[in-house]
Amino acid sequence: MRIRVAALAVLAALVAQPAFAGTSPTLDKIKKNGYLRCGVSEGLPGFSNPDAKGNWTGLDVDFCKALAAAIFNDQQKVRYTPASAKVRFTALQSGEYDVLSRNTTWTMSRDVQLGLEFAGVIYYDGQGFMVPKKMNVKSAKQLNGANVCTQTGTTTELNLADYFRSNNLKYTVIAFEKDEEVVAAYDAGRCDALTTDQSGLYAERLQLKNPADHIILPEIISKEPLGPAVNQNDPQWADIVRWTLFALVNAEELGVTSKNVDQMLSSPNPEIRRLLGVEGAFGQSMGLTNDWAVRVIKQVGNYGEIFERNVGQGSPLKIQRGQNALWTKGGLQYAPPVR
Ligand SMILES: N[C@@H](CCC(=O)N[C@@H](CS)C(=O)NCC(=O)O)C(=O)O
Repeated sequence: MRIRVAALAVLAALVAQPAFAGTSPTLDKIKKNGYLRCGVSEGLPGFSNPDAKGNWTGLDVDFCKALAAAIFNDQQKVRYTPASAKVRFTALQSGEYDVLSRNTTWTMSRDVQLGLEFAGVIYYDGQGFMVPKKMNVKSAKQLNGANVCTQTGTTTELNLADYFRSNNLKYTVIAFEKDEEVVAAYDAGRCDALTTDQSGLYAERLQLKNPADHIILPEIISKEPLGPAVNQNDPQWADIVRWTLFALVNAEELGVTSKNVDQMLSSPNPEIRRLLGVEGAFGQSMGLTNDWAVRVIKQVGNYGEIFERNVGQGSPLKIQRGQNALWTKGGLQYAPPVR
């Protein structure tokens, strides 16, 4: 009997205490530097955009801030490195930043051939087209013979070729490295249509002289699951990035917000208690503190708060949650449990 009790106690301890805390060279370096180095886009309203004083805002920027809050308990401890679509992966591979948080589509070749690790999907997107209203076009299928503007180094260019070829349509691509060049060329009438991720179209439309003169066509021609990426050589760092993203989504699902997180610390709900580090040692097992998610949620908010503030109803973009609603509300946002 006594032996059985002892064996049970050992088993219980093993189940309750995830003792493994590996080491992460990236986390060590970030702590030594005193800031996180985040690769972001060069300027896309709602996602990552600097103001005149060099303060960055956006959904992708908030994810960098969430990581800084998790690590330093200070969302300000981030250095932003703007990267064009073309150079973003080589810059990550050569260690110019610790994480790439830049409307980047998770594709097989990027994941497998470039040696990257995608943490998850922060925004489910798909590629669309914008045209001037005066063109009187209602569908992308009417774009035969069009000049189409886009950015180099993107999935956009490849999908465009697939779509026009498979629909037997002719087109001429006009591609630029910089987003501002794409927008300027389209605004100047050099191209009949502009194509990119639909979220990007909403952002770019705001940058045109007369946004109301342009419409976004109904076709979505691809899957663009956008997410943060890291190098594949540091699994513990990838875990930190992945579980920070999951913490944001889990917090929304559990009703934990930047406003109520302190009260939630005394919630009896075991899922909330584990997320907030009241029970278990989940943060420590990644090399952080057990209240890492509290820091994140308090400073940056949960996924829904981040979405609405940057690209949703609290922003000029006014994008609907759509596929980015929680799975419990008919969307695709779903995070594995803290367990
Ligand atoms: N999701 C696509 C496209 C990403 C992309 O770079 N899109 C452009 C057009 S929306 C952009 O973000 N430009 C902003 C910039 O270059 O700063 C990819 O990963 O290839």
